[in-house]
Order: sequence, then structure tokens, then C-alpha cells
Amino acid sequence: MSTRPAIIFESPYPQPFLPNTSVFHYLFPDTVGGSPLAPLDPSLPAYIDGLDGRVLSRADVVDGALRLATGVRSLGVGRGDVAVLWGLNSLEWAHALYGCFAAGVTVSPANAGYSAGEIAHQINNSGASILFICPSLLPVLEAARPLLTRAIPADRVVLLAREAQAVPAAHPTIGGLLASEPGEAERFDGVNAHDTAVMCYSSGTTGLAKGVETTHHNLTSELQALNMGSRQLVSGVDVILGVLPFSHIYGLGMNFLQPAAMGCPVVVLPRFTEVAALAAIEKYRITHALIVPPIVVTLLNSTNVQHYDLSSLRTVVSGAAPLGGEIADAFARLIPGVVMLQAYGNTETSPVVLTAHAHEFAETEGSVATCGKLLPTYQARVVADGVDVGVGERGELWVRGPTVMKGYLHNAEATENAIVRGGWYRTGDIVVVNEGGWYEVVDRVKELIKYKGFQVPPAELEALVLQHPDVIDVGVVGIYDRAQATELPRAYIVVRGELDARREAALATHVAEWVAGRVANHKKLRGGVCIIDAIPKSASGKILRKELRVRAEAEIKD
Ligand code: 4UV
Repeated sequence: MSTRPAIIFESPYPQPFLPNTSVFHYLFPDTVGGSPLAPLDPSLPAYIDGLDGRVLSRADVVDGALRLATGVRSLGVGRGDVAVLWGLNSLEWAHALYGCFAAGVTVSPANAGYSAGEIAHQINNSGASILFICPSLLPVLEAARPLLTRAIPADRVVLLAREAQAVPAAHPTIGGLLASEPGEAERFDGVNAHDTAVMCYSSGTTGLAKGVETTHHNLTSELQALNMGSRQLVSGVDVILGVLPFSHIYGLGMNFLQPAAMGCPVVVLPRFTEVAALAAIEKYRITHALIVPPIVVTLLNSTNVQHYDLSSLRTVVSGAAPLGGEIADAFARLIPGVVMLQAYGNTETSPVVLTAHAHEFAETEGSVATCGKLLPTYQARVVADGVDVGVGERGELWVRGPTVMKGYLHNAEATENAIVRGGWYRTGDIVVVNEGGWYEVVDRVKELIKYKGFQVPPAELEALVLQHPDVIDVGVVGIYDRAQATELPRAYIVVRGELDARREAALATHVAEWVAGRVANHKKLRGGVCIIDAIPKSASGKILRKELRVRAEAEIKD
């Protein structure tokens, strides 16, 4: 082990007060004391349905949460239990999350595109005893039932639907539960603030998706860090485009919770579609949009942009995957007056680690090619081959602070590998810090592939592909597609028996389709399936992904 001293980078921003309260009581200080936020006008809009214009005021959110707390408890579920929340962004999704928070139930949000196998993994692994689900996903749940280690009874499968909607009568609805009498919201003060509030799934640096235990204290610290550090949202001024999936930590943190902390309304859209997003910006005079690099590219190439009045937009944040400086500059030119920002985060860090004030990005040449500066509450190290390096040198970003997750659920080994001695979380990303304290993410050394900002754990695809009867070995890596500004998962496979060129092509296509039928849309093998003689492995049998990536890059160039 190195005897060189650690080189610790500090945040340039003032340190915030860190509350010891529940996320719910933090966000809605009018409900009870213990929050450093000032109470806001309860009639302010909190969430607006971008499709039908329904509005939830802050008072509606609080009232709904207290009623749902009673409704959820009446189903025999309460503090310490886990709910899987599975659906596209909607006002009902918002009600369900806050209702669970008020009832003290941990929320494990799941991607709405999950296959039966994927949702079964999350329900089983999280130990969920209640499920909130979009009615359109019921057939996928049916397909998942045989895979569940413990059945969830029909009366604990709550539909994310209004009372008036026609849905199967066997299940309660959010609308129905909202008719309950208001109850008390559970308090998570003092040590209880370290109870788990949210559990998103992330593969971290290696292996399969794991439940990330994010505590109330993690989230309130993160929201305080954003308020003191980046201060990107202004109460009473900003209106937010809520298009990122709330089930992913980027959407949940920045698109859903932070606006509530600042009293800024979120215009909720179920998913990104070009016209709906542009129309919502025009109609609701949206000022602040959080997006991912492929959306930046889609808008850059869009012929629709000029048909909408986007003059309300002040700031656009890109995160979850690398954004080239040229693309960022081109985007800023596309919509005059807009400041383009970047932010960097991880599920395990609740999530944002790096970003900066809009005016800092606007005033600092070249800054948009970086992810910004270290937020308050964090300390950082840059570590190359076990040795700390300083300004201008490449190394893995390690961070510590009150927003680093409690750990991976039921997985002490993975937690110990991720959070090393001294409480440092190893991000698996290679960064360079410059003299001004701006961090550029230059590479990723963890296994993870990102398709349009979504996680694609290679180990998960490898385990699946190995179940194909013709495959005897497999290695999955990401290849970068410049046109779409995203990585695409590509599988290298070794197959049984002799192959001629025709059967080889047919088998590769067949394996890609076979996988597509078993995974969420974002995990499809869009980078292709290539048949090779042997998967490169280390002496201990580990897949040498770097070699596969080099091979892929050469193949793409050819
Ligand atoms: O765990 P995860 O899926 O988490 C995220 C969270 C992203 C963000 C980004 C901006 C925010 O404001 C916010 O709240 C949350 O993606 O994946 C973590 C990995 O994604 C890559 C990097 O490899 C992380 O380890 N990544 C995230 N942001 C960036 C990024 C970025 N701005 N540039 C490059 N890579």
C-alpha cells in the first residue's frame, strides 16, 4: 500500500447546514419543524401534468401524502417496509412516492421498461411487500409472478390510477386510497434520519444491479448541497421540465425532489418525446431543463425546434453520460440566451457530485466540456494506480461525504469494495481537475455501459446470453455511437459447433433478438452481436473488457 499522503480536494462552496429529518419534513417545512428551508406558499404549484394540465399544489402534495399514509397503513404496510414503485412519470407516481415517505415506507423505484425478469429481480431482492404499478404494466407483472420468491397479494398491488379510471377491480388505486382520512407522517429525526428512504438499483463498478440504500440524511444533505453550491434553481422564477424518468436517481434527485425543495413547479411528462417536450416548454414557459446527451443531439438535429417559442429557457443541464464540448456549444447557439451546464452524479452518491452555478459556466471559457466543481459536503481524491495525484493528472475520482449511500442492500462485500477505508466511494470514473477546480470526466474504468444515460450492467447481459443454447461464452462491452451521443451494448460470443458465414450472420441476429425479448428497451444489444473464437480472459478467468473494447473500436473504424 502507498505511503504517499492523500491529496484531498475540497469544495469551493460554503458548507450547508445538514438537517436530521425526513425528506418529507425537509421538503415541506410547513408540516413540522426540523427543516432549514423556509415554509412556502402552500398554493404554489408543485407538479403539473404536462399532457392534461392537472396541477398538484404543495398543499395537495402534503394532503395527499397524509391521506395515502393512512391508505398504505390500512393495507398492513408501514415503517421499515419496502414498496416497489413501477411506472412512467405521472402525478400518481408523485403521490405514491410522498405517500410512502409519509408512511415511513422505503421506496424502490423501477424502470417502466423493465421486462418480467428484471422487475422480478428488483421485487425479490428489495424484499418489497407492496407494489405501485402503472395499469399498463399489469401483463408484465403477470409474466413475472412465477419468478417471485414471495407473492404480493392483489390488494397490495396498487394501481397508479385516478379513481375515475377504468381499471381491474381486484386492485386498489391511488385515487381510491386518497379518499382515506389524513394520518400522521412518520418522523425520521436523529439516528433514524439514517434509515433508508429510497432504493434505486445500480450495478456500481461491477456485477449485477444492487439495491442502493439511500437514507433520508443522504437526500437532505444532497438537496442542501445543491442549494448552497450550484443554486441553479430560483424560487418563484424557475419552472422545470420533468422529462427524465423519476425512477432513475438523476430524475428523482434533480427533476423531482430538488424543485420541491425550491418551490419550483415541475411540468411532468411520462417520457421524452421531441414534440411534447418542446410544446411543454412553450406552453408552461419552462426555464430550466435537465436532459441527457442523446436528447441534446436529438434537439440539435430536430427540424421542430424553430417552430416553438423556447425563449423562456434560461438553463439546460446535461448529465448521466459524457457530453462533448462541441455539442454543448452548438446547443447553446441553437437556443440564444440559454446557458448550457453539466452535472455529474452516481446513484451511490444521492446523486450529484459535480456541477456549478450557471453564471460560472457562462463566464468560464471551456467549462461546459467539464462537469463543474465539487459540491459542498464532498471531499474528493484523484487516485492513479493506488497513488493520489494532483491538479492536471488523470486518476479515478474518489469522494466522501454525507451523501454517500449507506451501502448495497444485503451485500456487504460489494459495499466494502465500493466504499473503502476512510469512507471513500470509488466512482470508477477517470477525471482530471484543473487549476480552477473544474472536473473533466475523461474515461470510465468500471464495467458499466450507459445507453442514453440508463445503466446497462454487462454482467447482467452476459448471464442472460449464456442461457442461450448455442452460446458457450460471452463478453459484453459498450461501443460509442457519435451520431446518437451514446454507448451501445455489443456482445462478443463463442458458439457451439462449426459455422459457415451464412449461419454465423443468422445466429448473431437471432441472439440479438432473443436478448431483446428478455430485457428492457435500453439493454438491447444495439451495438450488435459478434462471433469470435475465444473471449479474452485473465489468468483468474476475468473477462478482459479492455481488449474487447480495443477490438470493437478497430472494427468500428474498419
Ligand atoms: O448511477 P448512475 O446511473 O447515475 C447517474 C446520475 C447522473 C446525474 C447527473 C447529473 C445530475 O444532476 C444528477 O442528479 C445525476 O447517471 O451512473 C453513474 C455513472 O454515469 C456516468 C459516470 O460514469 C457515472 O459513474 N456519468 C454521470 N454523469 C456524467 C457521467 C457526466 N456528466 N459526464 C460523464 N459521465
